[in-house]
Amino acid sequence: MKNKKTVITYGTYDMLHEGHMNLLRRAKALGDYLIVGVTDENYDRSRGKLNVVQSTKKRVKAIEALDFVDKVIVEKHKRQKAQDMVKYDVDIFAIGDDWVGAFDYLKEFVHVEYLPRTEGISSTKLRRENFDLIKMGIVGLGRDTQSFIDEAQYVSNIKVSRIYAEDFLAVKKFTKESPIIKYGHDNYDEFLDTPIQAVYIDTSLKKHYTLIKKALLAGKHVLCENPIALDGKELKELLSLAKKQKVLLLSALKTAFLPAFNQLLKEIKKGDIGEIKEVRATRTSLYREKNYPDSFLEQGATNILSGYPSLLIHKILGKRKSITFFDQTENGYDISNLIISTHKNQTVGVARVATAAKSEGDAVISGTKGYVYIPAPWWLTKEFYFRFEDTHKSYKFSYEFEGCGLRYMIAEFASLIQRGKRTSKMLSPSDMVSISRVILDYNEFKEKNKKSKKKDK
Ligand code: C2G
Repeated sequence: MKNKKTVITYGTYDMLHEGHMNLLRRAKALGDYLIVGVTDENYDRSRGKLNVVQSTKKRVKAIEALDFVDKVIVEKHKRQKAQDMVKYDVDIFAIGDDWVGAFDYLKEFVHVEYLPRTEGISSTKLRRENFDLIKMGIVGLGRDTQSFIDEAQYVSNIKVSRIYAEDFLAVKKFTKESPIIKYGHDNYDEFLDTPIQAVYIDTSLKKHYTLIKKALLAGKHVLCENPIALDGKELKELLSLAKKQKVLLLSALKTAFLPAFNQLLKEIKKGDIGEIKEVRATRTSLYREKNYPDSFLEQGATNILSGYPSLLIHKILGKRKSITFFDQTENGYDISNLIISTHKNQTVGVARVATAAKSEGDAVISGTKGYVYIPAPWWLTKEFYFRFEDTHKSYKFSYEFEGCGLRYMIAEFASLIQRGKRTSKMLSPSDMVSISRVILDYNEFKEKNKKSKKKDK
């Protein structure tokens, strides 16, 4: 017979408060040894908790400091609870009664106890009291404007309140019809002069530089569609201006912020597939069939799409040593590009983008012991497979994914501003520079080709 009763409980414990403390004390009183599972950021985001302010490290430290807690573990995925019950030989699982019924499936392993919650206090309330709502304005009136506004509704610390676009009539029509955005501007300086703290820029790529620069100079945090700038000097200038102004400048590459994508990067680091040799990713989209105007396509497939495969390749293989382009053009702009890069230890990146050729949008990361397969659309990462020569060893990860994926990016943007952070680990300034460099190099390569063709004539 065991003489010590083990109790386990789980939670986020953001801004640890009296409600959490009461629950933990009640849980401890049920037995002798209390284990607390603190959820990590990825898991929280994947279960729809987007507004957590404190980092996992900070939250773990706060729980570790409680003298009646005996052990702290980190909870990383949905299936972990059942595994922990066996692993730690748990007798009682305890959780607040806001979860009644949700964990009855654990009764197979342990006694499940739903404890009374403390009324009148919550992390949401504390966040509201301690942090100001971030007022945000939208720059540009495009196809995705509405999705951004819709997705921002899931991020409680942000309020999108204004819009700017050059077309006065379009802005007027939009604000008249929108139940959320009531203020419209066709004058950028006036728009920047309002109490917004941050802007989201979604305009044609050529306009990014000027719009970002003005916003940064006005002291606004900027989230801008990728690529931020089409010229290397401009990109560096904008990043150092953001640093000088002490504001955040982030590229809106939504894949970088998805919970499953970040988990994938963590899992790969564990080394199960051995030494990585090659990363291959494809992203194609037939925009013409989706009725995008020619002016959009004329920006070129590399400019529009290469950010996604470059992100995966850069995050896994790091800085590149050389790059080669195999492009196909139409009326002077690229409709497809096969981009091959070399990185340290002879590793290779293969990025395939196209706007006039359709292909399977998957990704493969090959290693000496196995590979990871991310099915299409890999850039909206939901699941991925670790596969080996011995197929019995293969395993799969799958994550919840809500909406179109933008909410995870908006949540990171808001949370960085609130934490006073000016760079993101998920997409650092050096990540952004490396990803953009592919575009810049391609534009240079195209110019050189043009010149040598002229010479030949
Ligand atoms: N709690 C409470 N009283 C409050 C607020 C929270 O008793 N006023 C309890 C919750 O019921 C939960 C614990 O404190 O048992 C942690 O709450 P959260 O940090 O909100 O975490 P939660 O999302 O409930 O974690 O695996 C994670 C768990 O399944 C749930």
